[in-house]
Amino acid sequence: MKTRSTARTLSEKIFELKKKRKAVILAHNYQLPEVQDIADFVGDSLELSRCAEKTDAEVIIFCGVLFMAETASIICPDKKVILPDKNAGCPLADMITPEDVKKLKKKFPGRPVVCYVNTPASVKAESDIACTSANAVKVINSIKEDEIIFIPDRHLSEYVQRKTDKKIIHWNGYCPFHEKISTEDIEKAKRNNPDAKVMVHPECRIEVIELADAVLSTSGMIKYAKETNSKKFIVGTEIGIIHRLKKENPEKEFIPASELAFCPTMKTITLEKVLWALEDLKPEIKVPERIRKMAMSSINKMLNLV
Ligand code: CIZ
Repeated sequence: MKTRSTARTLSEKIFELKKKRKAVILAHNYQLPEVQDIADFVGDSLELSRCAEKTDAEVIIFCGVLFMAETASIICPDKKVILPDKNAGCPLADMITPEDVKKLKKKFPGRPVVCYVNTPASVKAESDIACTSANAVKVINSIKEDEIIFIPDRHLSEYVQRKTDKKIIHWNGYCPFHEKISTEDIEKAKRNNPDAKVMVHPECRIEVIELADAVLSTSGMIKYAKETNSKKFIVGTEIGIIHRLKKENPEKEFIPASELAFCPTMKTITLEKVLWALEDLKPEIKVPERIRKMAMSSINKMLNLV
């Protein structure tokens, strides 16, 4: 078992080596608390990639999952992007392939493809424009065509469908951990905490979304918790975010909607792996240049809108 002093030693070694390597450590909002605590920046995938772009660091230690490190590599091709555990994948991102997108385009010609950021670089490369959960509605409404293919999250696309007059062609992907949050979980949490605000992620089932006071991305939740007067929040997303919410709002209470909303691949990154990544500068995530340029075009179209 790791003791407090071991954890301190590891952090010290990480700080020392980080300086030597001219590295920056980025951690997603769903990472383990101790990983978030040693990071230079904590945020959602796009915020982190934009941080990576702005820093002078030569090396980016990306504590997140593969598609996030790929996004950093797409946006910052001149920097070395290291994902401390190569097996940290995203089950939702893996529910669609570039071949699937090619088939969809053949089946529905002339319909632009909007891809959620939770997709492999090769899928972004086949798409017309990317989006995050924070800007999906804005991205969809910016498109001139009336029918749009939206990949890969069926819940996010169902949510967006309710917010737009465009007709959305859905793909049947889903996040297995957001799907674990049920209406019964929310109803029970509300019964036990009638004074709490309910915030949920749009990767949740639509019937869960219908019970929420606010439907938000992780960055949206961080902002909402800070700016809303309520002292209590029921949180319908991956439970890793609770650490940051509590840290930034010590006077407020955050109740996970379900303890089952736990992403095991997000949690494979440990302090030991961060240290090894700094020592070996491996495993590096590098998107091949042809794919990178095509994927960058979908990301740039989104960035020009927001
Ligand atoms: O873009 C991200 O980081 C994801 C996957 C979720 C969110 O809402 O921040």
